[in-house]
Amino acid sequence: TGETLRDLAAGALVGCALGDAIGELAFVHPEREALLRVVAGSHELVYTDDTAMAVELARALAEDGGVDRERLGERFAAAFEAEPWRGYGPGPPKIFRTAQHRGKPCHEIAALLHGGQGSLGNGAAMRVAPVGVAYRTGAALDHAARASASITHAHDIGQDAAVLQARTVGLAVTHALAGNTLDGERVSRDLVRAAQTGEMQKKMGIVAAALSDGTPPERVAHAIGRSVAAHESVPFAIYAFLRAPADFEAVLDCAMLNGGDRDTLAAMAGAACGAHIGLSALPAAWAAHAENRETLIGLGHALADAFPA
Ligand code: 8NA
Ligand code: MG
Ligand code: MG
Repeated sequence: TGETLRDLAAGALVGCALGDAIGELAFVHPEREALLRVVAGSHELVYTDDTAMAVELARALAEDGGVDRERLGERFAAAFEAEPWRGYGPGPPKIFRTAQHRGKPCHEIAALLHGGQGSLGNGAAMRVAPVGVAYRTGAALDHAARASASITHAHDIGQDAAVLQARTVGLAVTHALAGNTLDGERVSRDLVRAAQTGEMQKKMGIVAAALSDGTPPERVAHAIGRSVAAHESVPFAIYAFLRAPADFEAVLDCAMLNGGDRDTLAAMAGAACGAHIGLSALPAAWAAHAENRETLIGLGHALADAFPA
């Protein structure tokens, strides 16, 4: 199981990076055949903020042994300052710089945004996959997901979505370790019950209904909504994964070819799928061209070793 878990953890990070990079290209090339040609001709598949932050979270879990909010905030801020061109949303850079300026931890500043509501963007969920890989299930997973989210996303919806995405990744890993395929319908119904906000309950309910009656993806996307708000993008990413959990190309197609926040949808769905099938089952031609491939794989292995099965 040690080797299997290492493969799944590396798969989660490389799956996130591939979804992120290919999804970002899909903004410019939204037509499938043209997109695949561009991807096949790319020497390097360059990821964005989603994966850059997931990398920091994986490193924090592997090196610090858990989520220490002050240390993780410092890691996120340092990664942003080193690579501010990754395409961050408007909130996080503001939080990092204000926290630095006032000598306060990021999570205190995050709570002041949007009139004291905090952000409900998908930025907490987009990076949370390493928490799912590390904890896999239970109260410790929920707690770590929420704590990691709070550094930039104080809003209940932003945190609730991060918990559900982390649970999805955790289930992807536990089912793979047990040698089971995942029952998407059943998982989606469990996630409806796990949701704590009315918004996430409602949107996950749409996902559960669509998986049981086979509603086509474009109608599901329309019903859920296509904004960067966590309750629109995160349920659609989970849906894209659950409708074909072992088929990475089908998962990415659904996540990135139905409009909305393409890089982030594909990063989240791709991370869950990679966590389920492992690095060894990801499309080899794509994985070979993932930016910082060796770093991502090494970090996946370190994460698996720090949180053994
Ligand atoms: P964020 O916290 O700044 O939120 C993202 C957006 O949601 C911002 O425009 C906010 O103004 C809006 N928003 C958040 N909370 C509220 C609220 N309570 N009330 C009203 N509006 C609100 O950043 P984030 O880290 O959540 O964002 C992640 C996204 O940014 C990902 O898509 C990532 O790829 C990146 N990104 C997005 C785009 C895009 O979709 N246009 C472009 C580049 C980068
Ligand atoms: Mg991005
Ligand atoms: Mg995005």
